[in-house]
Amino acid sequence: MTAPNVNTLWGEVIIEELARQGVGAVCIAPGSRSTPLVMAAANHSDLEIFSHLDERSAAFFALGRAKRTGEPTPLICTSGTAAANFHPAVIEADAARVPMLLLTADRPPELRDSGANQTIDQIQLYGDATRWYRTLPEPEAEPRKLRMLRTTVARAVSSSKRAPPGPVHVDVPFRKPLEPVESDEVSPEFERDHPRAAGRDGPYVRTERGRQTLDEATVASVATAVSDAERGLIVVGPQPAWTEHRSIVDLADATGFPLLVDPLSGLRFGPGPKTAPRCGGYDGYLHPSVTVEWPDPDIVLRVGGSPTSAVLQEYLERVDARSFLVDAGGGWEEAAFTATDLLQVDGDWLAAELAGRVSRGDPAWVDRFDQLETRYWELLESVELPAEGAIVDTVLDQIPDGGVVFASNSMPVRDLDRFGQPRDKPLTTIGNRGASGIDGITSTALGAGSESEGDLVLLTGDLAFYHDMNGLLAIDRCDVEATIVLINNDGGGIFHMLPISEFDPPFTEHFKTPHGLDFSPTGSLYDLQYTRTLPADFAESIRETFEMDGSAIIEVPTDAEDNHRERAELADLVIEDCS
Ligand SMILES: Cc1ncc(C[n+]2csc(CCOP(=O)(O)OP(=O)(O)O)c2C)c(N)n1
Repeated sequence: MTAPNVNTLWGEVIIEELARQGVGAVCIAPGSRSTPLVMAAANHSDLEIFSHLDERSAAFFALGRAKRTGEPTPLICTSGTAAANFHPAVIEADAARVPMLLLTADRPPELRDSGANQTIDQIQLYGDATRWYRTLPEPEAEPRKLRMLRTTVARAVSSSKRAPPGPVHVDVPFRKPLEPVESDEVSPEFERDHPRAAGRDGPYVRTERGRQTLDEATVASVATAVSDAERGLIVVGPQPAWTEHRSIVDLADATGFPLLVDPLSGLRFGPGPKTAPRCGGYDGYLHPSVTVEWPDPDIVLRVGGSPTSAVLQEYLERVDARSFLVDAGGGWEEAAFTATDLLQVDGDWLAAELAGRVSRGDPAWVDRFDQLETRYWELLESVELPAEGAIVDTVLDQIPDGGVVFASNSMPVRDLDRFGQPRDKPLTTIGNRGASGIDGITSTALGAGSESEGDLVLLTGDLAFYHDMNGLLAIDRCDVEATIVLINNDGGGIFHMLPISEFDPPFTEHFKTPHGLDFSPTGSLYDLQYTRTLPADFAESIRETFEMDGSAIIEVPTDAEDNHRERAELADLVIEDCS
């Protein structure tokens, strides 16, 4: 642990301790103030570096990696608005509960509010979106300070993974010189004289964290409530891709209760329950005119975030049931405010505990869902799907096992919900549903792809694609392979679903915002294969893409208004058929 100056020493200790905490990669964007951190990262043999030009894309890329793995990929940037550009991804990481660690280089404290160049107030820049925040003191070769530094790094990594996981911000001031120029600031005997400050073989501080459990009496009382229920539902909303959930399937099998799985729950695709219906068509059949004569469920067990389907959310709001929110993070993610119980416990652990002690519910209730679910998907097979829905269906059919489907906001994720039939095929689905932004979609998807073995398909609309065209550079710089399906309906198709579409003007100009952009130059700009294909030829195009190496953009022009009308007609057909 000898270093030419204190800044170099400081940067090396931070980076070394990150690696000892198990961090395997960092995302970096260029700048001067962060030099000691970047130098240390670049010189560390165990760290993979993902180098980005644009901080906003970098942060979403790191977010995507963590959405896949549950481990933070620390972000390093210079001072000023560079740090502010991390903010949208920080908000998504907070809302979606994804580990993120931000190391923002800063000017020394006396330059704050002084008019000094590239100096902004970075203190708690991300407000209460962070799980933990620290401003580091100025670098110094002082044993206690270095033990503090290692402990802070350990705490930062650990805090990003606590329940619920989320962003951690460490602001790191440096005074010039920032480069590894020689000085007498660090004595050559420093490590010999202060071995503990030089760190330990492994992590300086290890964090051990157990699963959130409940005491026996509480588990028994929940088991009684479940067993006493004739009619139950298990509703699984969006969950991070790393979430354990096999026992939830076992609980569905034990109770027979229909398992309603959001397309981002991790349970829509891959092995499902054997003796309980796995339902994905509820957005069609849980309409009030279908359910009007139904008895209410007695109990609803809810795991994960708010479901993507408004129809499902409205159904859960309508029924009078004992409604358990199961959430290890202790959040209150239920905007209809109908929950009766919050269980702050790991959902998979609770499901495993319950599965062995509950009895099966009313078979007529189970049959109702079983039959509707079958009917829904049979109906969809018998009609011509709206083009945008057919694209989703085709991707799910064609993507090889083990693939990753990233669904953008707004229509792609909704179409994945409506047209993504549950199946045993193992697939990972990811979206940005924490704050549902359309910024950073491409970067998040590519970040997820950088941690995935299987094929990556991004389903994106044109406005979301436009927002993050910078992110495409990561395909080359970060060596990620992706198939980007650009559903180009020339503006925000989602707005056709809203009553504002009846008010034109200003609907077209200020809501739908058609742009008429020709995106094909992104192919040559980023050296990607670019194909424009009609919906009817999409299946052929994507098949060819899966057969070749490298990344591709497949643009499919669609008509938002037609698609909206066809979705509405199909919804009416489902209601008529299922009532
Ligand atoms: C950063 C951000 N700005 C604005 C919005 C509001 N918004 C939600 S969906 C949407 C349009 C999305 O259009 P597109 O990506 O083409 O997808 P489509 O609706 O056609 O499926 C907009 C502007 C948002 N969610 N995030």
